[in-house]
Parts: sequence; C-alpha cells; structure tokens
Amino acid sequence: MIASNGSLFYYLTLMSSSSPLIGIIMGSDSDLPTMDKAIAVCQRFEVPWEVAIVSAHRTPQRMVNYAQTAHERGLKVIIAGAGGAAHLPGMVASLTPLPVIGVPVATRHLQGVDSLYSIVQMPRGIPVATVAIGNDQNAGLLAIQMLAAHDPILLKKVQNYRQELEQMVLDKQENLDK
Ligand code: RP5
Repeated sequence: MIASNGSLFYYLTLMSSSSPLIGIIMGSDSDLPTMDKAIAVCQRFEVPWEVAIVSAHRTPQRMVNYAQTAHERGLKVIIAGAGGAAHLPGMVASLTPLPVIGVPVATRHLQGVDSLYSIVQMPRGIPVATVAIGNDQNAGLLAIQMLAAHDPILLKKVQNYRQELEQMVLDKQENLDK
C-alpha cells in the first residue's frame, strides 16, 4: 500500500526483524531520501528500528493508531520527518508519551523553512526535539543517545563514535599540515 518506488522497497526489506526500539516515520515516501541517514545510524549502532509512512493529513487515523500504540509495541523514541505544514511530529507527540524527534524536510518553494517553523514552534506542554532542516543523521544520533542513557553498552558505542569524529578532524589537520 505504501511502497511506491524502488528505494522504499529497498528500505522496507531492511526493516528490523527484532522488536524495534526506534520508530522512523515520515509523511510521504518522497521524504525517504531525507530520512535514510537516520536509518543508517540505527544500523550502525545496531539498534532495532522500523520505518513507516504515516501522513498526518492523508492518513490521520493511521497516525493516531501508530502514535497511540507505539509505547505498547516497545518503541522508546520516535523520529518523525515531514515537509511543508509538517504537523506530523507535533501531532504524534500529542498522542504518545514517548519522546519525538522532528526532522524538517526541505521543500521546493520555501526550502524547508516552512517545515522547520512548523515543527520547532510547538506550544508549551508537548515538546518535539527538532533538528536542523534535513539533518536526519542528528535525529538518529539523538535517538541513540536517549537509549544509551539507560544502556552502558550503547553508551560506550556513542563514546567510540565521538572519538572517531575527533580523529577525523585530527587526520584532516594532519593532512593540511603536510
Ligand atoms: C508532507 O508533504 C510530506 O512530509 C512531504 O514532505 C510533503 C510532500 O509530500 P508528497 O506530495 O511528495 O507526497 O506531507
């Protein structure tokens, strides 16, 4: 029903088989190229995840069902990407007790500023942790860090990742100095 192109089929075949801890949802399959690094982060840290197309305005009941049952199904955090009016992250956040990370998807006419404002400007009481426009990698990392706070093995993986980042910078400097 939701698979409409080759890349989506590709990612659906990669869906975690074990109980997912991170739910990665998006308003349209056209958001998938923006959300693929969040998936890659989950794979890198070997945290089970699931991906779903959930549109707030085209499939509102599906969105309600997904959000209301997410914690019962074992999810710990939801990453939600959307573009334009981008009400998916906020609506999902209003329906689940789980933390929600919003990814503003870049749009053709307003380059994602519309998405950013829609997602980041949540009124008080229902937070959405919003990353920069198109920065699904940070959304994935933030989700991993949320889980790592209660998981020493995952915490160590995060520390190792940070060391890799640091080493990358040092290597670049070394190349410049040559
Ligand atoms: C939003 O509308 C989606 O999140 C997407 O970013 C945008 C455009 O959707 P399509 O027209 O490409 O399906 O709901």
